[in-house]
Amino acid sequence: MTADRTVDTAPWHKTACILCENNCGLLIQLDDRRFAKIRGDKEHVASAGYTCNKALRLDHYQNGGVRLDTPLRREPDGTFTEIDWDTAISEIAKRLTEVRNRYGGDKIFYYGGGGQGNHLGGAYSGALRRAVGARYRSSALAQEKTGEGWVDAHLTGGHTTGDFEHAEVSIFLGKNPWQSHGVPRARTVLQQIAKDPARSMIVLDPVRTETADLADFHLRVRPGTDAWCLSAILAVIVQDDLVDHAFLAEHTTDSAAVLCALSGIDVPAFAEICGVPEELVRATAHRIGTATSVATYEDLGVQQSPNSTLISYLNKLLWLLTGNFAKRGGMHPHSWMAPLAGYSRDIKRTPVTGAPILGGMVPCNSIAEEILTDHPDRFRAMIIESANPAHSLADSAKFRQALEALDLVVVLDVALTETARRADYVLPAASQFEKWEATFFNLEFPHNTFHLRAPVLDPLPGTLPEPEIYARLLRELGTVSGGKLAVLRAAAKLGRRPYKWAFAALLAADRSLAGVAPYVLYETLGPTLPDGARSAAVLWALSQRIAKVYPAAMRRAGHRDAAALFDAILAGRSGVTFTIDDYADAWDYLPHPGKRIPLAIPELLHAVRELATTPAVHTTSEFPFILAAGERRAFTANTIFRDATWRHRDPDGSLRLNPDDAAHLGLATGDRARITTSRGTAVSTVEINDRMQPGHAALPNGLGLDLPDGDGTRRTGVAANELTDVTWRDAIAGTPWHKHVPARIEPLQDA
Ligand SMILES: Nc1nc2c(c(=O)[nH]1)N[C@H]1C(S)=C(S)[C@@H](COP(=O)(O)OP(=O)(O)OC[C@H]3O[C@@H](n4cnc5c(=O)[nH]c(N)nc54)[C@H](O)[C@@H]3O)O[C@H]1N2
Ligand SMILES: Nc1nc2c(c(=O)[nH]1)N[C@H]1C(S)=C(S)[C@@H](COP(=O)(O)OP(=O)(O)OC[C@H]3O[C@@H](n4cnc5c(=O)[nH]c(N)nc54)[C@H](O)[C@@H]3O)O[C@H]1N2
Ligand code: SF4
Ligand SMILES: [Mo]
Repeated sequence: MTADRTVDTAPWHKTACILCENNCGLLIQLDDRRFAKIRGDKEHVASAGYTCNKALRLDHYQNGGVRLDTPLRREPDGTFTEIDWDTAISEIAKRLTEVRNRYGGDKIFYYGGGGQGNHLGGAYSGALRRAVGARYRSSALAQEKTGEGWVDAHLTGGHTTGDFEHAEVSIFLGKNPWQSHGVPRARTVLQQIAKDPARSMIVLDPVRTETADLADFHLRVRPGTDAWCLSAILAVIVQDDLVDHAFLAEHTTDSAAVLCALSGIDVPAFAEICGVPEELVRATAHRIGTATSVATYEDLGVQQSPNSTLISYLNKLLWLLTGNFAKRGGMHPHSWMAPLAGYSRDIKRTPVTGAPILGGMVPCNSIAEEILTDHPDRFRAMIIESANPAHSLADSAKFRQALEALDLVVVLDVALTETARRADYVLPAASQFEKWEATFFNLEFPHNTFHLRAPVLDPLPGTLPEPEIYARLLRELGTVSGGKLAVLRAAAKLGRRPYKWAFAALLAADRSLAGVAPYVLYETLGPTLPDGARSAAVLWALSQRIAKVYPAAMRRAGHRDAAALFDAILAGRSGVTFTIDDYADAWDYLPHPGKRIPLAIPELLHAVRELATTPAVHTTSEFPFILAAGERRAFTANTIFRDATWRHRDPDGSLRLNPDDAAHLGLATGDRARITTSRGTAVSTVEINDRMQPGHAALPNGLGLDLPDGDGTRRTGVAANELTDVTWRDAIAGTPWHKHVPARIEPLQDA
């Protein structure tokens, strides 16, 4: 018998998974600082106990990699010196000020602001941007979702989400939810659909994925030809009159132009181009056109392939022409805790190359081009938080060159990443289990949830949560006078109601404070919050916003007012439902006059008409394969794990090849092959896989990290973006074609 507190009697800490946008609720039992046991949290408002295989490996994030535990400054000889926080903050504030004074604050570029599990820090970054006059920013959204967002801005005015739990027909377009999730409790939901004879699943994917295995209709398109496939399906819907004319008449405008463009499409010719049997195209169209409800999810397979913005439009026409909006099992706009991006039809332009800024984001593929020039308006400094762009952006070599060309690079991260290694200053963040955290991936309808996670552990000594890092920089910059902060601090001590009045009065008197409001909240309300939840201060303002914008939906979720909602968020260790929408609310979320959806997007209708003569093949004799550079698999998780041992299977992340291609090249599973593209070359282990179609090869995403090994580093697997090209991108949104990289594959004779 022992009196020691063993793991079995240790408490379970409530938190959430940080590996994908679903952020499933977790319970973690600690053994000192190690995650001894992890299981799903059955009380969690969104996931109800569900997790996938990856969550159970999270100790490899918390304890597997090499953590930063002191700020670093890069010296002229390229080495890093450890410095203390005060030195780091004062030097960075001084150098940001120098850049602003010399070139203008708009030359300070901000990248990131949150990964799959951490957005709370980013909520404070806007205050720093405002303080230094930064205007341009970007994040990974601008290499996947900005084209879709622009289409949404035209049609429904904002993001829509699919009700896959109830949809009669579920469509996954370049999306493999079995591996990548995105749909809450994805594997359970997919299996339920597959088991129910009354419901159907339609999958468009060149690969026979695990999701496609469960589908009733697998449209195995040739890579990069979804625009033809979707146009053909839509043409059948129009030509066979499966259109919901009553919905179009009552709820939309300009439908005639859309129906006209689609009615002229040559279905057999388009089916031929996309490689899907015409009968399957027709059967799919009839299944969609006769269903009581249809929900769709488009993701990277089409968003990172040719014609991506056009495809987003065609996808949305599928459910709009058939009237599957704002009803059970259909597509819905939803409430937000805080929108992830802006939605605007207007396209602003970057200062140097005139690249399109959609949703407030500079296209990722244009960032290096904006910097690597002698144009006077080029960016001079970059602040990077919770992102690893030197690994995740197209053409890593070019991005590294761009980082070297800047006067100042500041990186906030938990680890010395490929990006951090090129920074002038690296600031060590507390991990996502060592601080108050949350994400704004609150995209559900009708029950929308938010989860403020409490820390599971104290911060590793030497690290700080991002809100504190931003606050220290803002204090150093003297952004808000001590007097103003003192007034609010005094009000906060009296209670949240007096605080609310004082805050409103101060903002009314000094509008300039609005831009730095998160910082002001952090400094004044923050210290009064329970259990050190200072970083939650910004959620007080977001609760006020919810109460103002969605009062009825908030009350349906059981919150009397903003104050009650904020209390529920602070107390809700398994998350809270912050709104319950009803179907009629969907129409209120439409920003357009008359609450009608304008269906015609002239540029994209033009693109539909041009499709018959648009090139559908991008291979050449030099590059005869199409490489999907960055597939989601059972053991990939962006670059969140910096410990290769978390991967149980396929440790090197193999290049997947069709058996016929492998035979032709003389390759067997386990052999090594050289992959060459217009931008680079890499060597990979090969896996023969009959899920791939001939001519199509795939590499996993997130591999090829340079991990510490003795005195140097060692790379496992291929860093996909050593092979990608920044010019290979969508004409409208500037988003990359990572899933469609022409490549050559050659066997490599091992010594
Ligand atoms: N396991 C795991 N899950 C993740 C992540 C992870 O790293 N690992 N990352 C998360 C992130 S950041 C994101 S954005 C999501 C992405 O989630 P997904 O978009 O589902 O992920 P991918 O595997 O990149 O691409 C989806 C599918 O597109 C297919 N595809 C390739 N080319 C084409 C094409 O031309 N047409 C069509 N129709 N399909 C094509 C691929 O075969 C693949 O099955 O996953 C999230 N979830
Ligand atoms: N070729 C190719 N490129 C791709 C893709 C692809 O499919 N193919 N996918 C793209 C997509 S969809 C995405 S979303 C991006 C993802 O790429 P990025 O947006 O660059 O993000 P992650 O790889 O998720 O890296 C997150 C970073 O956050 C750090 N981090 C973890 N926890 C914390 C914390 O608490 N605080 C701070 N400050 N940092 C932390 C990690 O160490 C890591 O450096 O990659 C894109 N790039
Ligand atoms: S589905 Fe996503 S959030 Fe849930 S356990 Fe898996 S990786 Fe984590
Ligand atoms: Mo992503």
